[in-house]
Amino acid sequence: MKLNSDQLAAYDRDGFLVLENFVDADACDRLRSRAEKLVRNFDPAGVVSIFSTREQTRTSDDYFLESGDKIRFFFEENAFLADGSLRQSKERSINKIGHALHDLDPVFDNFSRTPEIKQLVSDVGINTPLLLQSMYIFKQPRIGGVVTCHQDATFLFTEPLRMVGLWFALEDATIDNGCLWAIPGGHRLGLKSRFMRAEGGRTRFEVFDDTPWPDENLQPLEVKKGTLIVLHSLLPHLSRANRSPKSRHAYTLHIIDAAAHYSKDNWLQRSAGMPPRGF
Ligand SMILES: O=C(O)CCC(=O)C(=O)O
Repeated sequence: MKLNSDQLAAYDRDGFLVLENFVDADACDRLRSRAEKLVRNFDPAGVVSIFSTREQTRTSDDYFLESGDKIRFFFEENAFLADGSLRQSKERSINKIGHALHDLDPVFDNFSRTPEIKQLVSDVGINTPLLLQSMYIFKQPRIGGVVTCHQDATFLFTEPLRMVGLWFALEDATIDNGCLWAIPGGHRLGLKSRFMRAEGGRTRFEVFDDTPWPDENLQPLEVKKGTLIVLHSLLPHLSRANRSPKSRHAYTLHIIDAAAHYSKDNWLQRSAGMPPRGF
């Protein structure tokens, strides 16, 4: 179904759009079972890459930088005890899986390449879509980490800016278990920074505007399982820690337009043999 003019006007005005019941419960459960199976089969030995948007140390982490065309597993920041061992089971310690699930796993491929998503992406003006990045985000009970306020274009920059983020709630997301928060209209504030590859296999932030976000305007996006939140590439959004006993699983897809130039210094790069594909 095409977005109607009210929905398109809301997306233009707010920089996000909440679409309830976009995917059915069975599709959510299939994705969840698949992610859980991937984690069961994952051997964490040797992988100590702790994911956190606050942690600059990840910037030199090859495991992260090479994950653009792979299926890789990233731990919650609080997953480890002081001696480096896991505080709780592997299944309860993973922060997310990224970043090419949609190209490498058949269940994720099926979830990501549907006529409904294709139509939606076209409705928001991406005419030659390429599915660039996917993430399965666990937001684990009690230790689910903060994702600080950011714009997705900081991480996946194109010229001109032509990208959309899709955030699928695979479980009910509430203030308690760490739902998304967004600044309505904040997509008109301009791009504040870029996260880029730098010399020596490192990364850096280039800051264009260091004024603080107008946090007082943050709005919680509490949504039911099966809801899709469409995010403009410049929309400031975040999620807070999950200290509740409930998880908050979500799946995200970031889709760019082949007509825009994808920067070679973006952190996420595909190898020549695996360019991003459309629907
Ligand atoms: O799911 C979350 O907690 C945050 C996800 C997010 O901000 C993103 O994918 O850009």
